[in-house]
Amino acid sequence: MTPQLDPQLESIYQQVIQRNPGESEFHQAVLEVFGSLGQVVKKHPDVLENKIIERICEPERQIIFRVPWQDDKGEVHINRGFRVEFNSALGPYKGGLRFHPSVYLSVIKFLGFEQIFKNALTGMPIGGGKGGSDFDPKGRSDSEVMRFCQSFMTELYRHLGEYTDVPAGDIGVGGREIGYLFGQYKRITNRYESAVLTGKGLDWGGSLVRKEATGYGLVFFVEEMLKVEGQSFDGKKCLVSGSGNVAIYAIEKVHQLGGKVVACSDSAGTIYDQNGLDLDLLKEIKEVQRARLSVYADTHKGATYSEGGNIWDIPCDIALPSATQNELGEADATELVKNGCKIVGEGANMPTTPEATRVFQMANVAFAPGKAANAGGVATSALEMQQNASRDAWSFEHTEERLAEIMSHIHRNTFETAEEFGTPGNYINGANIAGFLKVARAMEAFGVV
Ligand code: NDP
Ligand code: 2IT
Repeated sequence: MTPQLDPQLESIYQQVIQRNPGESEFHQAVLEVFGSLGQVVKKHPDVLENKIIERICEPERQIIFRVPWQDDKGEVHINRGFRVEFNSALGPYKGGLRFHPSVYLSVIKFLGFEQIFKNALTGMPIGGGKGGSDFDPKGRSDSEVMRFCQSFMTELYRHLGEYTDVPAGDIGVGGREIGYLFGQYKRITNRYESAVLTGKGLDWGGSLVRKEATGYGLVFFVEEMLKVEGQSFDGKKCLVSGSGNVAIYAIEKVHQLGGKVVACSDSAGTIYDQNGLDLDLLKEIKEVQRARLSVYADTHKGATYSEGGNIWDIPCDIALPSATQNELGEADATELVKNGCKIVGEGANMPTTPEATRVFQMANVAFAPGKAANAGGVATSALEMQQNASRDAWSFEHTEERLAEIMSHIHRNTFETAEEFGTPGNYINGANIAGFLKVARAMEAFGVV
């Protein structure tokens, strides 16, 4: 069911569908934002007159390229590389790279589109972009991943630069991949341009807290939501889907704040540990061994692993979907509500389907959309760029404090914007409207460009 849009927004949405056929994830992300803009176009008709919305929906530049590489046996593989430079109104294009077999243009475009508004909400000078490849790093040796990254950067480098476009990690791209990518950029350009990539190693220009930032930031945001109700994480039972970078550090921060995460997952199954997940073991399995989650139950007899199991069937107070897009559907939302879930915070990008979001809204579940709740990762990337620009390195405590301040600011901004536009408590509207208006004002100042 398509929600009722303002007629002018509906007509722009139809154009977006026609101009971008078959890109269902991109359509979904656009529709989600348009659903919040009805009051905005009434209050600010100039955005329609200046065709700001049509312009925002059209990427400034889209790069698609061939990535040939050889595996350890000498066999040649061809992958497809993408970088969508969506919007540079607020700063250089900024956003992660995703290496996953499900990647195609629509996935990169939905991510790049959301990134525009997310980055605006951080208050930092960063535009929106995203990239990646359909390369599957699973089961590949370090040398294979290195050769792939080198080939990928051999094309991408010409589009990047500290003032142009600054990638980072996302699914399948972490510290190891950023190392290989940075090494190849430096080699080709003969420049030690630290701020061309973020998520770097701590010995060569990286920032403390960047690794933890998305998960920590998510939990800081949800903590602010709890405060509104006079509550805290203390004693709260949580579910965190996924077991990658975002999930692991969300779990860590929930535990630090007195909550208990009883389950996480990967693409094969779910681990349930009623005593609370053993984070050291999780880090060992995922960050050191790069193994499957099923291994967890081998050493923790009290825990149960269910192959193909659905994490959202487990009762909880707070759900933090932190794996991938559309991982939480209508039936999952119904089950979560039935089991007493009161807060949902999106660690992943667009993990909740529109139908599931509606179930939460109807049930008055407090819902934090990814573009606000997971903005801590990219915000700390911007802090990494700041440190690179001043050739400085901040302490963990200082950087974490900056992250907490940014998340608290995003919370206040989205909360107050939702109220101002007549939908108190609706963080989706708050985030979309606050992010959109900031970008729109800059675009209007620049004229027709
Ligand atoms: P990782 O690659 O570190 O981890 C991804 C996790 O999600 C893994 O547990 C993976 O399981 C699971 N997963 C991925 N794809 C699927 C799928 N199709 N079905 C089921 N499970 C899946 O990625 P991140 O933790 O960095 O990213 C997770 C989410 O957070 C993404 O949506 C990303 O866009 C978003 N995000 C990331 C930020 C960052 O700084 N890294 C910042 C903001 C948002 P398996 O190992 O089995 O594939
Ligand atoms: O979705 C995201 O915000 C990210 N993957 C992080 C992007 C970044 O540039 O740090």
